Amino acid sequence: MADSFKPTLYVNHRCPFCLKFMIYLAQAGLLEDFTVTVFEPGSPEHEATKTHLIPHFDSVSFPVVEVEPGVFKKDSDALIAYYAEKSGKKAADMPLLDYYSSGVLKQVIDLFMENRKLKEEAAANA
Ligand SMILES: N[C@@H](CCC(=O)N[C@@H](CS)C(=O)NCC(=O)O)C(=O)O
Repeated sequence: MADSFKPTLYVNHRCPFCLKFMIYLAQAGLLEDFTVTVFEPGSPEHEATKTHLIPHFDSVSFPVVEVEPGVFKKDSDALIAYYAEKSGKKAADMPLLDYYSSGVLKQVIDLFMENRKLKEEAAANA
């Protein structure tokens, strides 16, 4: 990308959607174009980052990129689409991204849903 502005990428170290977007950027050869800000969930840096981003969204979730000065975007799929359009590097051409999304990420989402259901059932039976 020829822009002189260097976008900042905000990622939660344990977020599977943040990793998905980082895999896209790495496979597209774009990751070095970003300043990457990583925080641990529940850390003071996490809270500070959310506080910084709250004015820009109805609700904050990660990954987030400041794509232009003062312009912030979130959601891994939306960010991949944005940079695919901007760079011409299509997600469909990235086998590692598909491998991760259809494998490990799918498993993480399935486990999250199962865990939430079990917690709801446990609460209903308490
Ligand atoms: N559909 C969103 C989901 C993102 C998401 O749920 N991120 C979680 C972490 S895995 C999050 O940011 N939660 C709020 C927080 O960490 O403050 C995406 O693909 O980016």
